[in-house]
Amino acid sequence: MAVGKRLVTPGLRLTLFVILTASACTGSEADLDGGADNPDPRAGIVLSGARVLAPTAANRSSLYLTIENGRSTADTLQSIETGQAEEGSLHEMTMTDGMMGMSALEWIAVPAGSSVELSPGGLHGMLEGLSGSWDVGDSISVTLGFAKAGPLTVWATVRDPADAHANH
Ligand SMILES: [Cu+2]
Repeated sequence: MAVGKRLVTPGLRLTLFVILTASACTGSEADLDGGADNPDPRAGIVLSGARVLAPTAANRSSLYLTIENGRSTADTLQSIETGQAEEGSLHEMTMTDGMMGMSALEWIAVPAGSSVELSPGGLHGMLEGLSGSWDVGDSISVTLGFAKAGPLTVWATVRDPADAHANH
């Protein structure tokens, strides 16, 4: 799926949104056999355990997953996007003077032969301006843009925020 490209024109954005919405319907089937994973060996990057939180009052969601780099070279995660959000960005939870906050990151490094966890309280993807169905149990198609592996798309299951810590 060519959904990883930066969207430049409003027209393009609209077209891609329609495609993603259509494929979101098949996502729930894929989820039945446990498949939010992307074990594409050609990429050398394996994405697993992808989940997003049910929207907050501010119409935002966080994306969590595990990124495994089986390659002998480092890669970097540079972007996240979905047809079901206007904006996607990379964030990190930070503690400043005892206050929990978030800071935006330009990229997240994924060293060779290791894995990086995007998890509650740490690194995460931030999705804002949500649209479409974000009910608990739905699957959202999210595309992660890597510097070397390119765009990789995963299905992220919508989770109740109260379950996010337990579920993986
Ligand atoms: Cu955030």
